Amino acid sequence: MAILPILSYPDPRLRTIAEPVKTVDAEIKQLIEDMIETMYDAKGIGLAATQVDRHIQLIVMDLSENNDNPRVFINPKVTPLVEDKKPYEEGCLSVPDVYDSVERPTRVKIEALDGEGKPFVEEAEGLLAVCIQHEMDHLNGVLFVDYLSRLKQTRARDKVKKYLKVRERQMQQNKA
Ligand code: K1U
Ligand code: ZN
Repeated sequence: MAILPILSYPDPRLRTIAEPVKTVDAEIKQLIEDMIETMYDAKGIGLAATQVDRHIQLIVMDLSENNDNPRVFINPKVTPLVEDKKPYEEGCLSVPDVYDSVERPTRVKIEALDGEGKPFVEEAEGLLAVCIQHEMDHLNGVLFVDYLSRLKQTRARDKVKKYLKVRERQMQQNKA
């Protein structure tokens, strides 16, 4: 298993549109393992392949309290089931230290393949509905900050830059 580097906003590679997965083979299964480990290491609840610079339709997620229920969504299709939208305070591992409210449909249908390539259909609400829509956006090259004002996007860019600079300095100090 390996912890993969996560791309940070405004890296243009985050704008790449993901391609469907053709076969769930050993290579994809290894990537799934690595993405789950990367998500846990970064203390996230979801991760899209786009964020680790792999441009295929693959999402991992774990909404459990003890990080003991990892879920896999391959070639997901997400359809809103209601017009009703609700705001939710979102974060993103590619936009560290930035949180803001985004409105999304409250109930969705998810059609996907699981980690073994088996198709499933599920209706989602609450955090699962929010998270799957956030991750689907990643696969389509969209970030949650795109829904915010220009001013907030500029602030987010500056905040990420500062965060990465501090993290880099800390890593250099830990090496010395
Ligand atoms: O895609 C990602 O960057 C992962 C992202 C998923 C997400 C969180 C909240 C709302 C929508 C989507 C994160 O996990 S960011 C980390 C975070 O905000 C968080 C971590 C643990 C518990 C709750 C939130
Ligand atoms: Zn994200």
